[in-house]
Amino acid sequence: MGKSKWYDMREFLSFLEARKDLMHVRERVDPGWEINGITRIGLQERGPAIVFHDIKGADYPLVANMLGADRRYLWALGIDKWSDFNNEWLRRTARMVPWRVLKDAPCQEQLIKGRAIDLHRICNVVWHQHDGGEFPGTLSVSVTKDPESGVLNAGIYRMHTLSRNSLGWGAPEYTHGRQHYMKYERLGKPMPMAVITGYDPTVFIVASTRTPPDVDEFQIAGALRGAPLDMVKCQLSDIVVPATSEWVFEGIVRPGVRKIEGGFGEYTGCYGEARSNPVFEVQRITHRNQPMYLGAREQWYPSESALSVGKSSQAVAFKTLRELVPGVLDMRCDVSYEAIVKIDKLFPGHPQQVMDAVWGATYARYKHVIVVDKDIDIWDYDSVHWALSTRVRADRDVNILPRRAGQWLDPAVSLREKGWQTGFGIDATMPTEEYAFWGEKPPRMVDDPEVVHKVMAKWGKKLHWQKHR
Ligand SMILES: Cc1cc2nc3c(=O)[nH]c(=O)nc-3n(C[C@H](O)[C@H](O)[C@H](O)COP(=O)(O)O)c2cc1C
Ligand SMILES: [Mn+2]
Repeated sequence: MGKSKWYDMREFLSFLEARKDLMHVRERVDPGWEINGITRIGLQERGPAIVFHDIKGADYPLVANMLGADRRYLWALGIDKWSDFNNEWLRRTARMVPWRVLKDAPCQEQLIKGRAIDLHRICNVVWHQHDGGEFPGTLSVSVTKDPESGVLNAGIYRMHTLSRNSLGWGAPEYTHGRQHYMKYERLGKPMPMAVITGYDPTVFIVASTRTPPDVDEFQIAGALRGAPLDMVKCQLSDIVVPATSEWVFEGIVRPGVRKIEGGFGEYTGCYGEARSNPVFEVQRITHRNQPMYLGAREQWYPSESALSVGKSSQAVAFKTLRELVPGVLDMRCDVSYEAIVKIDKLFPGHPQQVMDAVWGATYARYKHVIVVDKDIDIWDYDSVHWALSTRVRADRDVNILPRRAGQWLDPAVSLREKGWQTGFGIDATMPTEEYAFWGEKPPRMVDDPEVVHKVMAKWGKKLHWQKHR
């Protein structure tokens, strides 16, 4: 179901419309609370994508919850089920696909410049009750260029409207966009930046993917969609952006300038505090005819950001893990900081090597690692819990690794220790090495596959409940 190559966001929305998975809100809504509440309930209940057509004080429609349910995320990539996802990602991204540059592009059909720029009239949503203000930058992708290598970066970082033409830019030091800025700042030069919203869903996915440094996310998008992305050069800089974007905001981030942005409701389910951050000055806006803005309400799992950041980062971590450790079969990371890894256990200490590799090869991401055997279905939490309760002895199987880099927003850590975490690994595999040491065999599993097979052959059609599965 679904497919991987979309021309633009509109094509994906039409697909959702045909699947009855798109809701139009045509009544006038208040950007201070109604969009917050409707998207909140929609995410929680895994409802449809939503278009808000008439927002008080704004002149343009807003799309929300676009990838805010598992089915839509998988449709966007044309993948049927999560158990295919990691391997399919690996297969498609074995080779990057460079983009190509067009002369004319839909995203430059219309122009807003100078005193006509007013961010409040473009997107004025307050996504959570106690946010510091309007946050148009939730699914806005910051596109920057490394001043040394020339490599392009695309990352999603929160942005807070501070005036008609400026935004607080919430990119922390560990992000690639901020690292580009740090280089410009050392050179004492303003950093050119383009911010885009409303793009084909693969752009959404790659811009929220944690990759190693010096990776051009648009080339991953090309690999995922199996065709180069069409790009166009910006009007004020030599940065290129996806040609079918609905909105392009061009501008600069000046060295040495900081303003307070935030707080903001975050993916942890807690408010992230206000911070002193660089400022994006918008100098020019281009957009398509009848443009649609794209945004997201961040919240605890289930949420759109948990899916978009979580799943793609999971695939990249899986790829790295496979290069480091043998016998890694699959990996699941839904709830922010937890990685569940399925292995074909080959030697004593294998699960612990997996934990070390997860902690060492991904920056500050997965503080909790659970390793299970190949007979466990990691896409069924009951099965994982089963392994945890029947294969673990805490004094032997729990590994604690103190003082690791952690996520700044992790509410389990007080402000005093921000950025630090403790690694916690559970070896939930059968302790086969212990049985072997004592010359014993591990207990035989009660699964009786031969009997199941025989019964299915004889009884399969008569087991009425089966059709409901
Ligand atoms: C809706 C949404 C909001 C996000 N906001 C932020 C943010 O404010 N700060 C941040 O560091 N990452 C944020 N992320 C996660 C980054 O997009 C992700 O870590 C990405 O890898 C960053 O790109 P980079 O690795 O090229 O720096 C957000 C992701 C989504 C989907
Ligand atoms: Mn990057």
